[in-house]
Amino acid sequence: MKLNLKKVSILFISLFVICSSAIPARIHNVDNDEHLHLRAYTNEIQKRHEPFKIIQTDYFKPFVHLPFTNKPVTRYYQLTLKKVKLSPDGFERTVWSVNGQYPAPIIRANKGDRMIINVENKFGDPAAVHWHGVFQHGTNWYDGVPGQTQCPIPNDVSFIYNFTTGDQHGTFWYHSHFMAQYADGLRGALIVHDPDDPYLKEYDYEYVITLSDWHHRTTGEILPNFISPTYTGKRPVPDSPLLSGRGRYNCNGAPDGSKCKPNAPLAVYNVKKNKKYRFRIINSAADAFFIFSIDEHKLKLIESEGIYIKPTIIEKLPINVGQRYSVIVNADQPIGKYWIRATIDKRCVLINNATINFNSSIDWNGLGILKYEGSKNDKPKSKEFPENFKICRDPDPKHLKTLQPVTKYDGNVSDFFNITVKFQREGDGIVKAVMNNSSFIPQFNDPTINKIIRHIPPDELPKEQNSLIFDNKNGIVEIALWNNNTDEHPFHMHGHVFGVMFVGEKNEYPDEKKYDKKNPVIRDNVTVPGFGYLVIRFIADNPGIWAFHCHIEWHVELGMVLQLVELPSILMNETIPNDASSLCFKNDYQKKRNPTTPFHNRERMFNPVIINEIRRDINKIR
Ligand SMILES: [Cu+2]
Repeated sequence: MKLNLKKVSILFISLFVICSSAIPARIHNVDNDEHLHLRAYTNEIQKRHEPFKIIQTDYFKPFVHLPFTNKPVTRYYQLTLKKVKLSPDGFERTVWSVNGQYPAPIIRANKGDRMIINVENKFGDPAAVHWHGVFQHGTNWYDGVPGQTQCPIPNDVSFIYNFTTGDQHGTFWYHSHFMAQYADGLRGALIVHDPDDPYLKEYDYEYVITLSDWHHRTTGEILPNFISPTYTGKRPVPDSPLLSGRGRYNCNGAPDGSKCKPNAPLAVYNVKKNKKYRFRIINSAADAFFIFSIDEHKLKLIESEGIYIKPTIIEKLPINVGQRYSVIVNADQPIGKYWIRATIDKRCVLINNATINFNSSIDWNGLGILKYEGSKNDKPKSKEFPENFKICRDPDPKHLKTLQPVTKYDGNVSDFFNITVKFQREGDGIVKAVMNNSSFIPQFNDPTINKIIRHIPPDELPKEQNSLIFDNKNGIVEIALWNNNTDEHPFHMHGHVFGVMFVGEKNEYPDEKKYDKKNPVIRDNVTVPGFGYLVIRFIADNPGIWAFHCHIEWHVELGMVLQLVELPSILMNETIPNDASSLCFKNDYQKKRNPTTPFHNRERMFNPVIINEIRRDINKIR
């Protein structure tokens, strides 16, 4: 049955590619070369009298909120995706940069503002940008997930994302959602300031710290080894932890002939004595579970993922992939220098000697410096805080209580889904991640949203797209997930925050009596323990196709992805803006214009023309 469905869906893709110009209505017809450089079609953009602002960010400069305005404003930003040579940890490699920098620049707005972001793709690869944590209410097609909400942006094409921040505020980020591309560099912070921020008076300045794991090899090199029937290793081992794009690699471990400069500059955050700083901490890693702390400075936790929480004091912050927190740090210690520690917790990493880069000379203990104005020019001698948390787990829920209790998840569940996650070696020899026995395979050139808007019944979506379909408007949806394997997984949901009803260790079974219905932790990215359980609830109030997936990028590539098909009876009557639907034509259009370029070098150099071929290759070996 499964095979038949697959055949049908491959046949369907082929038909789509061949006959795409025959698909009626709703979709803008690209009929001449002029349209190849896509322009925006919405009134909003046609009325534009401001240029797109090319942003670049010094992550080591403190900032304050943007000026607050009486009415929301529209902000125009330009993100040019281009490959550049950079040496974040001293080792030079090609980086998939945004506006030439890594991490990508900080995008900022105020609550309610509209963001019009022109993404100009000069990577030489297809790309897309996902705005992690942003609900995209009414703009599902700008969520940036190839295969679900859009076709990838081909090389040499500009695509404009146009969405409002709505009622949201807090710490978000943006990254590519296409074939592990974010691990190569396309990841940056997205901050939404709030005029009504209850903590606004409690800090003088802000900093953003992005945490990331860094590989010296590109994902174009790593993935073909990783997704292979002969691979018996674990997740690829990184070469450095980075704080806001800075780390320090031991160049003795670098291969001969590589460009590696020892003693690369560390991340230094300057503070003034007795000032207070809001640090917005984002784990933008592909894989790494980080532990963050600042020696001799306690952290006052005030935000998790766009939700204000009751202020609580901690010393060390465990933060899993995709998660964000804000902490307030009071620079009230003696003038001096203090280590900032961003340690990749090796205890959450499994390595065997078949693992890609298992002999990495990584220093797991990432370091930065908190430097008081007037301090001497010597090394910090500060003391590290002891550990006071459960390893490889989210902080204790008592530290994550919402500022206002939220009771909307306490009611009758209208839609319930039971999910089992595990790994299994399939007939083709590849170990895949399966969710209810199905490994996600996207159709990049025919995303789910296009299918729904073509009125394909949701239950006829290809089986390997792992659809959770629900259509009760404003109903309470519950997902119970059993993680039937040793790894913990940071599960992230697009388009929503959810209430965490239950997180259970091995043999600690979900029991509704134990659910945290009255005042749950609310977030969009939560850790499920190895062999453990997760129960979450959210409200079906956002028609769209929303990914629900483990944020470990290697697991995404193995198929640990579901898609919510939310309120399809509303979604099917929406109209995809022409510029978004045209992206799908573009790929097909280029197919006619350009001869197929082979996947010829070891970087990710596939042409948009051959996305389908590549995925078919992967599907074949799967
Ligand atoms: Cu995972």
